[in-house]
Amino acid sequence: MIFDKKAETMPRKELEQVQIERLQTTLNRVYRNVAFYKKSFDSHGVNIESIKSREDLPNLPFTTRADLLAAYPYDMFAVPLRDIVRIHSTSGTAGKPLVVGYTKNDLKNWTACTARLLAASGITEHDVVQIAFHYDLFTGGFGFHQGAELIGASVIPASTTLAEKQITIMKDYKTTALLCTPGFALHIAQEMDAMKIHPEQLSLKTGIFGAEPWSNSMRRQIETRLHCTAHDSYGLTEIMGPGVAGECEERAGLHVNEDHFIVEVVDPATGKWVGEDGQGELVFTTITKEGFPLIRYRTGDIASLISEPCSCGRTFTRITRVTGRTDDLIFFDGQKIFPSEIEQILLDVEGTAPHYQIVLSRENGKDIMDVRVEAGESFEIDKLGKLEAMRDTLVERIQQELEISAQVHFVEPRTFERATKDKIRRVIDKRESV
Ligand code: DLL
Repeated sequence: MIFDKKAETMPRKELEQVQIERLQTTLNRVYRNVAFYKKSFDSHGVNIESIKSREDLPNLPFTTRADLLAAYPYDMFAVPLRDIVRIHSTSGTAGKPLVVGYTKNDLKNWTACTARLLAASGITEHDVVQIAFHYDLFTGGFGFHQGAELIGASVIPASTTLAEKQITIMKDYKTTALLCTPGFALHIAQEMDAMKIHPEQLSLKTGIFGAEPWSNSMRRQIETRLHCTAHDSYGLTEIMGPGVAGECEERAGLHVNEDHFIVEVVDPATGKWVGEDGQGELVFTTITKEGFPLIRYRTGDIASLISEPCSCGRTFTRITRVTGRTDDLIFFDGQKIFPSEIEQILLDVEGTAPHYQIVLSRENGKDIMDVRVEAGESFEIDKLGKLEAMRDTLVERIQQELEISAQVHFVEPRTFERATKDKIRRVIDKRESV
């Protein structure tokens, strides 16, 4: 079902006109209201009046994650705080999180964007939608919740409560659509086996999964084990949260909500356009946001555009699945962590050396993280009791600060080659490749 036929099937020429008008409004807004953009445009000699078509976009400088971190917490907001009605942020308490704000209009648009993606997956007012994304500072829970209510579905805000409870809810409340990370979906499937619940005892038809990379083989596994049709959904806090792009019933690429975002794909090394349908880093410009507009934001996500029109009738361009990152972001148990955040904790705990390796594996559908860390040179490795205390401290701090359960093992000093720091393979991922 096409939720907003007028917008989603708009002829491309008309859409481009809408995009450029909204882009001009956004450029004016950020130039006037965000000191970062005034400085950035001025120092790059950008005259915003000269941006008259999509082809002029490369004349605008990029915005990076580092720029947003430097603006912590509110310096990128384009409206006063009294006009902000919602605040979300990325995870990452060891480093500073990225903080974003939404005005009333932003919330309205966000709701419409997620409603479109839900409808594109076949969800209607007849569905019972169980949302098993976190409901907190993370955008997943609230973002989809609003859209599902707008559609008129019966929404269950299950959040990320235990798999066992999710299954009981699914069974008893007759859930027809499940929304969560693909990793959690597999974990639920695993738990169903343990509880001896057959997928036929459930009423599930549709699944929308996202917030982390997953493969087609994972899709097949989820579909077989949960008896549902699985759709991919993409988004990021900085740009909006979920609702940026998602698969339609064709499941052949994710339609970008192009009347709200302009998408480009650039070579991560040069920043230049990769050419039609070439692979590279996704770059988004928001064109309707009031609270937290971003110009040419480098996402770090690797994908390509699919310019060929989709047979579903939507005119919005598609992106392929996200196949990787330009940085070392780790997707773990529904959380996102940079190795540097683990390193920061190691640096803080006396007796450990910042030489470590993170080994990721998966057992019974559950992600496992083993942090192998060298004891400091001066540390007497034979003092077993002390090592154990140190290990407990690390496990606890990782749990508290990064909200993940990790195992910690000490290894002899100098275990990891350290001729140059960068040569150590920090992360070894033994999980199914995506
Ligand atoms: O993950 C928003 C979201 C919630 C999307 C629910 C979809 C469903 P962040 O926590 O800021 O926001 O993480 C954004 O996650 O830059 C990608 O690297 C990754 N990501 C998100 N969706 C997908 C996907 C939410 N479908 C970061 N496939 C992004 C691959 C994804 N990676």
